[in-house]
Amino acid sequence: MAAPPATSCAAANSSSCARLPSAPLRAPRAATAAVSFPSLPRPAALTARAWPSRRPDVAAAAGHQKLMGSLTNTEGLRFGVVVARFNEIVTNLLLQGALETFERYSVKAENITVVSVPGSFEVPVTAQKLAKSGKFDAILCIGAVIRGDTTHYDAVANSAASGVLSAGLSAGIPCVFGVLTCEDMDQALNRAGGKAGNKGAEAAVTAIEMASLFQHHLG
Ligand code: INI
Repeated sequence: MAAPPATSCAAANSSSCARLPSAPLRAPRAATAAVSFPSLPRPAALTARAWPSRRPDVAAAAGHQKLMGSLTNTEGLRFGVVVARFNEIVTNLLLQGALETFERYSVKAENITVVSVPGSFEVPVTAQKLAKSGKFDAILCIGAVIRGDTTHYDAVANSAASGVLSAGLSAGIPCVFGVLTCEDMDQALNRAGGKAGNKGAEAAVTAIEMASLFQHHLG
C-alpha cells in the first residue's frame, strides 16, 4: 500500500493537526472481537479523497479557534463496525480495508468490535444500538447495495443512508456511511480495493477523525 501524503497544519493546537504516519504497516495483530473472516486479497492503495486538505488553514490564519479530529492521537478510541453480509464478496473487501486502516492508525484490535448483519437494511438499527451503548466513540457502517432489476435497490439504498444518518443523530455518536451504492458488481469491486480505491478504508479514516473530534473537542 502506498504511504499516504504527509500534511502540514497551521492550527495553533497541534493535536488538531493530522500528520499521517509514513511507517509501514506493523505485523498483523490478533483478530478483532466478535467475528472472524476468511483471508482476503489486499485492497489497492487508498485514494487521496479522504486525506486532510492541504489548502491554507483559513480559520487559524484569521485567529479563530479551529476544532478538528486528529488521525495521530487514536489512543483509547473505540469503534463498532457493522458489516452487511449481502454482496459479501464486496463487503469483506471493504471490511478488510477498514481494519487495515484502523491498524495503520494504531487503533488497537481490542478496541474494535465487528458485528455482522444480513443486509444493508439491517445496518442502521444495529449501528444505533451500538452507538447508544456508550461503548464506542464512532460506528462504521459497511454494506454494498447493487442495483438489480427491481426497485428493491432504491428502497434498501435509501433506507441505509437515511437510517445511518438518523442512528448518528439520535445517539449523538458519529455513524459513518461506508455503504456502497452501485450500478453493478464491477463498479462495486472497483470501489472495494480496485481502480477507485477502497471506500471501507476511506470510511475508517473518517470514523477515526470524527471519533477524535468528539472525544477530544466536543465531548
Ligand atoms: N442488501 C444489501 O446489502 N445489498 C443489496 O444490494 C440488497 N438488494 O439489492 O436486495 C440487499 N437486500 C437485502 C436487505 O438489505 C435486507 O437484508 C432484506 O430486505 C431483509 O430485511
